[in-house]
Amino acid sequence: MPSRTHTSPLPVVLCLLAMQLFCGALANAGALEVTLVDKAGKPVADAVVEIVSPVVPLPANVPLTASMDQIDKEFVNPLLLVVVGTRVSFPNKDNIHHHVYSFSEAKTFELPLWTGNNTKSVLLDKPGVVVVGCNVHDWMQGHIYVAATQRMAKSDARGKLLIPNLPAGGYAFRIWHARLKASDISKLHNVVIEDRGNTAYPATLELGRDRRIRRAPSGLARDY
Ligand SMILES: [Cu+2]
Repeated sequence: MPSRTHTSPLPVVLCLLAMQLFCGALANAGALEVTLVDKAGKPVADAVVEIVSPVVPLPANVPLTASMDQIDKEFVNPLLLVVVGTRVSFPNKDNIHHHVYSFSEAKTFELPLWTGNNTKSVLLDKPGVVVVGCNVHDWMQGHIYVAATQRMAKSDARGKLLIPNLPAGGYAFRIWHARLKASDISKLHNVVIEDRGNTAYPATLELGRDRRIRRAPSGLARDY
């Protein structure tokens, strides 16, 4: 009869080793915490931070999908963050016609969308910002930020964002916002991430005027 004491200790050793590596990795990882305000000191929401150096390649052949829904003649999530290679669909959840398009360098497309016609998608295969509009409803505007890396995040209503799991060391990142000048968007920000906790990076953004087309008050707008 085989005795339990003869069982190879190898799995146990491997298991302990894996635990040690796991804990070690966590102990040496920090996070970048960015806080963004405008010139008046107000929090800036919907800004994107993407770490551009050091570069971490995206995993290959992972099917990525996302969606930008339309409800009540608006894009529900008007700032969508995806990585290169993501297929984005544009489900029309209104019972009217939308005609979603983009003329952006990162992607040019046109999608006539009727209710229930929600299967069409667009492959975003280049990094950059895709500005999305609707031919029927002028005020509808969305942005899809197509990142080259998974190390990115967008700021919340408090102007804060967090990029976790960064090994300690030096990093360079960019800040994007729809109302930020091109020269500010291309600016590189440098930070040294501590080996634990959050490394704070406060920044003030000089935002241009909000040029979005206002939606007509209900009752005045023609209903398409
Ligand atoms: Cu529309």
